Amino acid sequence: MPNRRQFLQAGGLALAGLALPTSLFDLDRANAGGQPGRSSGTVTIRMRSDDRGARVWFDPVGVRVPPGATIRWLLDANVHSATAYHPANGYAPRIPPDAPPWDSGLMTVPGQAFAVQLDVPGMYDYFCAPHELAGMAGRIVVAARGTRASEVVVPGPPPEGLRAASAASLAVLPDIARILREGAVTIANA
Ligand SMILES: [Cu+2]
Repeated sequence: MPNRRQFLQAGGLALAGLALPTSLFDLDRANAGGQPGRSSGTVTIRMRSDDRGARVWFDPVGVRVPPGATIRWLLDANVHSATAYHPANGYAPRIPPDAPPWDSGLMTVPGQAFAVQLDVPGMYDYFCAPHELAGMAGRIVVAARGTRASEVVVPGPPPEGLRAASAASLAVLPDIARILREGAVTIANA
């Protein structure tokens, strides 16, 4: 679980910097020369809302990163969280069995950020606690470049007694094959 220090560090970086997210190409290149499991760059996912707060979404909604990459959620507006589907957070697991779950808690200040490093390959689905029923969810595929969809570890059926992801949230999650093909998938801001 992320601790408060990690949270504050991530927030501090967001307030201090205007750094652009590293491209997937750069992440792969950095990862190729590094040790497996070591940090190899950061991808930013924005937590967005329209002007009236009627639509809420993660941008990009689907992304592939190499093992060891850091995901950083950045609050644009409204109140959001980045929370892994996991029993620790009240849901059936939708992350790899060996991967630690995370929960940012409610983020309320524009520019605030929260980060986790993802070392275990596989599929990670997460949601926004206030907007799970509104379909605010996202998918991260941790996989080296060239990985096939059939090689990505996906969770089994939800254990009995644990809450499943809402239909609205499941509906926005892009196919693993599409995420692997396109690198990042964005919900059209219509
Ligand atoms: Cu939200």
